[in-house]
Amino acid sequence: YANRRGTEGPYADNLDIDVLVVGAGFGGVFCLQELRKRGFRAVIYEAGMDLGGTWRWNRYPGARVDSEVPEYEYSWPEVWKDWTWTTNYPNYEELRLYFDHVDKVLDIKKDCAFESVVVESEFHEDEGKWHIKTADGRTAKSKYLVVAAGFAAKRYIPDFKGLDKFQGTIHHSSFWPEEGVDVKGKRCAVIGTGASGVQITQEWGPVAGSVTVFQRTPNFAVPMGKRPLTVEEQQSQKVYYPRLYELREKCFGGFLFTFSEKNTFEDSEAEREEFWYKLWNHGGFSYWLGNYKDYLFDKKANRAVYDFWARNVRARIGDPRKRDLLAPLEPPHPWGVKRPCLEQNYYEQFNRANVDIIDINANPIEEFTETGIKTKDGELHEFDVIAVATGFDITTGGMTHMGLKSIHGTTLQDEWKAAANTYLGTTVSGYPNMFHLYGPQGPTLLSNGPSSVEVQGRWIVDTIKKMERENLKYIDATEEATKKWKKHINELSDISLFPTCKSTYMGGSLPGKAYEMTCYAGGIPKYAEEIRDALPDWKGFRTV
Ligand code: N01
Repeated sequence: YANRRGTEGPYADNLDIDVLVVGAGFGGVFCLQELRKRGFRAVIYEAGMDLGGTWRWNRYPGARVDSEVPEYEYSWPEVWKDWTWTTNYPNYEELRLYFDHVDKVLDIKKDCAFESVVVESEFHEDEGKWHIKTADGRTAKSKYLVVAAGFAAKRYIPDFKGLDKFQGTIHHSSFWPEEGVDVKGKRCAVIGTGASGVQITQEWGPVAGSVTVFQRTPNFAVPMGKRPLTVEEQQSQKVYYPRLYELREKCFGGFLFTFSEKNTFEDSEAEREEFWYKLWNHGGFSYWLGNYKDYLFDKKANRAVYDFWARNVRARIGDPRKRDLLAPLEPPHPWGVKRPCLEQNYYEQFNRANVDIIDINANPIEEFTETGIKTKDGELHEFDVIAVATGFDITTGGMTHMGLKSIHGTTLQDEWKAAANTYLGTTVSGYPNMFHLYGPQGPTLLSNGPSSVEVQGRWIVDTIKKMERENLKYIDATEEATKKWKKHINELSDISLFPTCKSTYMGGSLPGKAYEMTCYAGGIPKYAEEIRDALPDWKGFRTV
């Protein structure tokens, strides 16, 4: 793209536009299109080479979405009317094709500058504009800045001793080589058992010479329920799509199901079993966000949900040692307060002679050597290929690494070292006319991505439109409103079991990151109401 520099259009030097959007994933593309519809001149800066956001970076073996389609797609009729999927849980390759289709229908790329990494961004109060700089030295000015960098923009690689000594092949899950890695007959390791680690293990078990999973915490994975979809089946359902996209915003997580109206022990034991098997057999996140309404708040109810899960999973694992590590009788933390992965045959992998698991709580990783990983017991485990599936600087990493400077001269990176502070999960005090979505203090990881993005994206576009109507130079969230929002975020989570466990919801794995709720835990419908409520009178904003 370098040769497009200095030309007209999104790659131009000294770009001067209404809105600069950072990130070309689900959020950025949604905002761009909705802004264009309202007559704004908007451009996307994207660090990668194409549309698709997380689905361009996360191309590790087996990468597949854990929200079902058509929930996991845009509600735009012009896009869904001519698009069908091959399965209800598409992999990253099919999701990339989907973005190609979105581009074909909406001509998104004509307003995108790829390989454009934002390194400086500062709002000039006098002028009422953001000044933005990219890594290759281009500059842009825009009245509004929309940060759609996603919750997983900054990968996290633990500081393992001797990591750079390893002579074999090693990659982080979110930076897997485009051409893949041939593991046939090779000795492989997977570090981490989040969604990425689980999916890699499933993919490698049948083909690799050996797979060793380094587990710190078991993943309470539930059956995905993946199945093929026919074109006819999907076309016949399309008449319901408009209703369905309305409905998903009325459900807690932006899926097409929500929590039961009952508490766990309102049902008899037999009724509970029947209900749980129904969720289990349906698959997907229904056992998580469609379960009894009290189980994420009440320890006894949660234990019953865990015991059902453990009973079903333990029955699938032959080796007693592996069984106790993957699905222990005593849960290490409440069920569902860490995001469960959707699995297809994860547990069966451990019935293969070539797949093993190491409990790194009991036997931690000491160091990497030229040939493998040495554990505390002194054993050297030799590998040809290692997948580092240790996650991200979750939720805030994208925003804190784009050189954002406040009107008070501070940087977001410094300000958020101790803790993230936003107003409504869409704005940050001291950063006027900046909006973010699918990031900190919104529904984000507790929701279906496209649902969150559409609720927040529409709000952002309506806010900008209202500002223009009222001839405002800028709006800035007040510190008082920010404090109240934080209190609200914590109150929503403190009544639940979420704070009892270090998880991506509570800041993730990155050492030193604040142990605090990163998402809005009140559900999408309530969230949408609350952010809308701020608009009529600019509640919580200073307007200039
Ligand atoms: O990362 P994670 P991810 N030594 O942070 C372990 C979503 N996603 O890439 O649990 C050893 O979840 C850590 O252990 P512990 C996904 O939903 C979705 O898998 O902290 N291990 C954990 O097991 C999630 O929200 C999809 O004890 C270390 C793992 O690494 C987000 O993206 C696919 C360690 C990290 O798990 C990130 O998921 C992929 C260390 N020093 C991801 N540090 C789908 O749509 C951390 N770990 C299917």
